[in-house]
Amino acid sequence: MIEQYGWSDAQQLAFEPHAHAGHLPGRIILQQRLELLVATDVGMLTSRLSGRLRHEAREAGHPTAGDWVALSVKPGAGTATIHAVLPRRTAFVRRAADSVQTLQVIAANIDVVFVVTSMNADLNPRRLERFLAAAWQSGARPVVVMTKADLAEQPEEQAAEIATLAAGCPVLVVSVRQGLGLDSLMAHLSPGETCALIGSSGVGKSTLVNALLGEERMATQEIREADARGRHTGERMN
Ligand SMILES: Nc1nc2c(ncn2[C@@H]2O[C@H](COP(=O)(O)OP(=O)(O)O)[C@@H](O)[C@H]2O)c(=O)[nH]1
Ligand SMILES: [Mg+2]
Repeated sequence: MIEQYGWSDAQQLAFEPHAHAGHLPGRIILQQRLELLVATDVGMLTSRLSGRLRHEAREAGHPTAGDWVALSVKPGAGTATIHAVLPRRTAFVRRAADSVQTLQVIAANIDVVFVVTSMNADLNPRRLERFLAAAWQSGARPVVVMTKADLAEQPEEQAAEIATLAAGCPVLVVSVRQGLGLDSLMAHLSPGETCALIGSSGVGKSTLVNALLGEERMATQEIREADARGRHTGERMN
């Protein structure tokens, strides 16, 4: 089961000492206050940090979505305990909302970051560059995705313009409404890889995720066409 979440031989190797300690590997899927939802071979486990890890986290930072962890499960106990976090391959950070200094890791071990912009919005090159810089810094491969091609007069020309800002990273043109470009997006992901989507609210991230998964997993929003902005749905990485 955890192979589905990207478990590989490299992770297996890094996990060996934890396996000797009798711990179980898992990947953090969701973070809710003190509890973390972890995908494991025995299913999704609601988990908490061990006392030692909680102490370490004050300096080293809190484990986050995408982290591989070592867990123990006590029969009958409601929650599993996380004892260790495996070294991260990539880390997506942002400044904590309440501090200029604290950096917060908001996603770990992401392979591909889709930087999503919409063809009907006024494109702000500086904002795109900021998103791209954050994506590069994370260590993941950035791919620019231009959504809502159905609303553009000349999507390919718009994409060519963006490509000049995007410093050699691929620029894809998609329209979920027309079912256009979704294959080219998938072509940037290999089995076992993890992607994240970033971009302003209303550009079509949730719609894209639902189209890729083939199910309505994410709530999408009605857009005010006049100013091409959506309402905030409070989803991560908006
Ligand atoms: N015309 C058009 N509208 C789209 C497309 N993809 C998404 N939208 C619309 O854009 C709005 C915002 O989408 P949403 O996925 O909620 O954006 P998010 O805030 O980035 O998650 C919704 O009303 C979607 O129906 C598309 O390919 N074409
Ligand atoms: Mg959304």
